[in-house]
Amino acid sequence: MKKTWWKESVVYQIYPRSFNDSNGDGIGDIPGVIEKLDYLKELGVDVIWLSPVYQSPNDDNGYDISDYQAIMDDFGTMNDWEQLLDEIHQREMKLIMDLVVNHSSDEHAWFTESRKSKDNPFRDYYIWRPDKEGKEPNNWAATFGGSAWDYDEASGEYYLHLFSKKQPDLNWENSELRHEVYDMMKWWLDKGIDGFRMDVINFISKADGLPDGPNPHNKKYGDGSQYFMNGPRIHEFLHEMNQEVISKYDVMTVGEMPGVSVEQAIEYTDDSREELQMVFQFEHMDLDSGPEGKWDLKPLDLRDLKKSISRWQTGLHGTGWNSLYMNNHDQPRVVSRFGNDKEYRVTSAKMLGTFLHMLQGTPYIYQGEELGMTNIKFDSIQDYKDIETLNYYRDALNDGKSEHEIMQSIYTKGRDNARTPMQWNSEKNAGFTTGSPWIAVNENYKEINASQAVHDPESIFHYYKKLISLRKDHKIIQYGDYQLLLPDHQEIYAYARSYEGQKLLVLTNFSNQEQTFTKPENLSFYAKDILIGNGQINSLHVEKVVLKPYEAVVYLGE
Ligand code: TEU
Ligand code: CA
Repeated sequence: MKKTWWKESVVYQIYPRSFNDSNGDGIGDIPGVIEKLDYLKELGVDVIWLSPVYQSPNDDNGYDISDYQAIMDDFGTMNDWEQLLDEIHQREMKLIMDLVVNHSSDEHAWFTESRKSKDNPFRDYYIWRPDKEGKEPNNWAATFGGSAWDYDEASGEYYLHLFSKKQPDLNWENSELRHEVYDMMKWWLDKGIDGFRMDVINFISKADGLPDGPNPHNKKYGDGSQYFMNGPRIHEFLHEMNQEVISKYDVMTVGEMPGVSVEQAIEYTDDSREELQMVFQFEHMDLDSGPEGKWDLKPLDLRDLKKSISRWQTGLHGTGWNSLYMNNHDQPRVVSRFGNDKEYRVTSAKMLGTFLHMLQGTPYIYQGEELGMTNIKFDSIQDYKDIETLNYYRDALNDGKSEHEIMQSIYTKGRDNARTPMQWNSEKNAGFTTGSPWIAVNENYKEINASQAVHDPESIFHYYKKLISLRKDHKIIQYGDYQLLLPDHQEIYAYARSYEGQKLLVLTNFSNQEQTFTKPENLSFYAKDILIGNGQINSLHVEKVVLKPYEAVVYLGE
């Protein structure tokens, strides 16, 4: 397998709206990011992924783009952005940008043209269909509620939007559209960026005829995902994009892909197929959801996590490449989700970081994860800002769910959990803004903030710093193989890795009780060193290891 810089890198995701506000308008911005680059350099990350900063009416916080080649006024100017790129490069870090081309904003010039009339030259840039017997062209539900189709009075047809109605899907069947996208990508790459994170990129090819999806519970709308996820021409489109654009630059690509399987991910990321380098898969993020989807709460069974992660680790080893994440701007905070954000916040955040960072793949850290930032619980729905959450609240009330049940789902799974302002210090608004923040700051900022963490050698921040530097110093973390231990244990996640005669043993306790690890007979392991741990373990004796609540320890041996 080829060794490359992006297999040896750690990525940090910035959600700019919530990162750092430089001018007191309550909204994070690009100059605000520049102010914090030294902080990121100290943490030791190699690559910054910047969530969308393009011009947008902000129906979905920038994931609805009205001009792909301009910077959103809230965030600054193109000059600010150029300075950002320059300052990142000066610090020997890299910048990858978000590419959102499954859909645009309905305020993009292409769409304003497209909706003008059926014979407009841009009509075919989007997916327009006549009604079916006076109703929507098919039964697909949109991710943010309601039908995936919206009726346009003026031209008398429906357009497809898999997300909100202000996010019309682009028509990738149209080759002119595809080439406009490629030109736009080249324009950014020629400015010197180091790659792209591609939003729902496995949705761009839709099945011929756009058939109705299954609707087993006879709800208002059906599930069309089998007709738009990993569709018939997806590999052709990604290969074309690779040949026309990506292959001409030394850059990294990561495709966000809900509903992708291990087998499909191998196809997307196998070098020789020349498509993408890695994907974000969702299996491990869906394990705590019931059959009704993300709002249908279900506790995590650790054995499910083991099964899933292990299939991905073994499946992609030597054939493709994994990305490693448990947090991003769409997910609740992992310390609140799979850890314990009360009495074991610091310990469990370190344990979760250890578990993830010792795996094979490229790790992604989401802003605030390195501080152990937690979920938010606003009393009133008025304080929530996310379109998905607000639509869910409205639709679920209409469906007769109780307010209490709805709020429990939102507290547990809502995307605003990840979007409260970054907690920089214990001053007003956590140092995020001098004005009034666009979304309220988590009240726990006096205790949980970057300034505290940077000054405390025992902090999660310093622990992450060490995890990052261990990956740099140990090829086994980057390239070793993976073996799951104790598959049936309900509280301990243990795995071993090996590489060129070296071995790594990773023990993590996912519970608030003491647990004893007993080394399985089929594992031969002689510990020589402890690389990192969040507790007191200092013995190299691994036959029996007593792990305190949420304890993690990593041994290097042979
Ligand atoms: O997300 C795509 C996606 O399918 C999910 O992550 C989804 O937004 C969420 O889980 C709903 O529960 C991407 C972006 O990351 C997200 O922020 C955007 O809203 C979405 O695409 C549309 O661009
Ligand atoms: Ca601002």
